[in-house]
Amino acid sequence: MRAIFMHTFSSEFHTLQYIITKAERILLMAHSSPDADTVGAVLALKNYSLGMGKQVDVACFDPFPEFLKDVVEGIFIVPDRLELTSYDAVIACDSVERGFHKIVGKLNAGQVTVLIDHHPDINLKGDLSLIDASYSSVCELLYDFFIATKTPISKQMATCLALGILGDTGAFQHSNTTARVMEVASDLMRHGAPVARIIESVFSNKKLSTLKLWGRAFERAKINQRNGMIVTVVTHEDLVECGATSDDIAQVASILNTVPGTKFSLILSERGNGLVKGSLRSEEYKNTDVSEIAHQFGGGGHRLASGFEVQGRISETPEGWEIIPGV
Ligand SMILES: [Mn+2]
Repeated sequence: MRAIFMHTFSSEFHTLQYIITKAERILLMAHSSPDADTVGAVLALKNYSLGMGKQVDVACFDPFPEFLKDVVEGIFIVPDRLELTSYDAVIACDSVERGFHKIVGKLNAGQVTVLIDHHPDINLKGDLSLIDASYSSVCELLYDFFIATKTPISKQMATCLALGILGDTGAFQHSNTTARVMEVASDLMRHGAPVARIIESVFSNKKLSTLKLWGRAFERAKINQRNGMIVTVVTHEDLVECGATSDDIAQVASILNTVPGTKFSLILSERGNGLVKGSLRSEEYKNTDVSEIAHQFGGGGHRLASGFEVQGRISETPEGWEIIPGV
């Protein structure tokens, strides 16, 4: 039973509730290149804080993801346009090292910072940190927060939490889909979360631009026989020519991983400004720890899903692709 080994966070949950109760102005922060989990988490906490009469803003260095607009509504504000020191509490949700580190130095000592995450390897410290890698998602962790604080879960909050759980479990297909995840999802459905509609919007509803981009990525895929890696690349021109966005890249690594005989997948994508992003995925039965590879490139993540970012450009070789480091 995982429950025995998990943090119970009961005192941290009450501290978080206390921080939100005492704060007048709250800033919630979503990670850069926002995914369903960070979006669901900040919106669920926004809902909760608004219900307590707080003034709440949501900050992110990237815009609100198009592909989630059918499911939830939200406004993300670029941190540079906010008076960061005007908030009593700043709460970062999910992959807190992607974005939050850029604003933390601009805050005053009197402002309370909270980190809520389920990624290992987090080096940032908040005044309060709720970090536990045994959770499937930050949204699953927040569900426990709402239960522990006896918060009524509205249909809107249930939708936000289900969105994050479905996003990070790949609609219950990844190995982080524990029995507990299914119990939480079941309770969220009872509270009105439209699970089938979320799955359709997030996973099944593919735009032509997405399919064109995937076509290019799959066309180029190569298997490295030495290490069982299946790798492909998406260039900046691909995104432009297909009319696709970086949101459309996310699932490619997971789909490549379904190819028999492979140990893990890697998708390299150019993100402009000479930045190359690598997304690594594996499956439980493949017995491969992709976070070790991500670490070699200064990245991090989970055993089965990791990533890294490096400055450079992508170059083709007979065995796959290579990143030529550069500035
Ligand atoms: Mn997450």
